[in-house]
Amino acid sequence: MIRDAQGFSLLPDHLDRDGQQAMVELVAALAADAPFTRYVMPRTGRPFSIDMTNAGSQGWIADRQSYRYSALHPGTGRPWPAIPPVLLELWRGLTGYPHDPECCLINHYQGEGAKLSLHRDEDEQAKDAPILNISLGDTAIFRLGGPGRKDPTRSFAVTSGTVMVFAGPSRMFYHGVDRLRVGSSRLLPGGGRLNLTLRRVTRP
Ligand code: MD3
Ligand code: FE
Repeated sequence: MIRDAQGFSLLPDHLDRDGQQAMVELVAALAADAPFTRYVMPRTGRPFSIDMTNAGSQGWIADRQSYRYSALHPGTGRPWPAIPPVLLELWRGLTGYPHDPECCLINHYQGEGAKLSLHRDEDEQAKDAPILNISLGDTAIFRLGGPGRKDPTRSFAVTSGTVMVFAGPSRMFYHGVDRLRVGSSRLLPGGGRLNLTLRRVTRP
């Protein structure tokens, strides 16, 4: 495992194959209640290249107006399903943060065009809380920069079962996903990659 001076930890193979499989099944159950949605970006109305859903009391959504958190699924009008206990246990064990996360954003990447442009997570009020991230399925080429948009970036492959924690200064670093190594994993029935991000949204 790697933990750098900026508060970034990289834990490859943190979840074994059974643990990964169990998490894929959890996501399938969540998505049956809260279907994956292809959001559009504010102002431009351009669609993302990935599908998203959430668990928790707060879900991250996007539409032509804004990026924001909502207590309700925009399609069903229902509250998001609860964050599964196994994810809360992972958060408590790895972050040491004294409050539970409120959002588990789930991103689904599929195919050659799936990516997430360089951005910062800044829609949360609790900017001092860590962010915990789980990768399942196809390997992603992940990009990590610094606090400024023009800071130098490094890219590295993130494999299925990897957990990353962004605490301290790294919490506000620019990051994104350049692309997938399509077909590198058979974990998901239809191929592709799932990424789960646990976040505290409101200030405790
Ligand atoms: C670094 N997700 O959902 S994961 C996101 O793989 C997001 O789906 C990507 O960026 C994905 O917002 C990247 C890693 C990640 C998540 C949050 C971070 C890295 C981060 C927050 C701060 C710094
Ligand atoms: Fe992000």
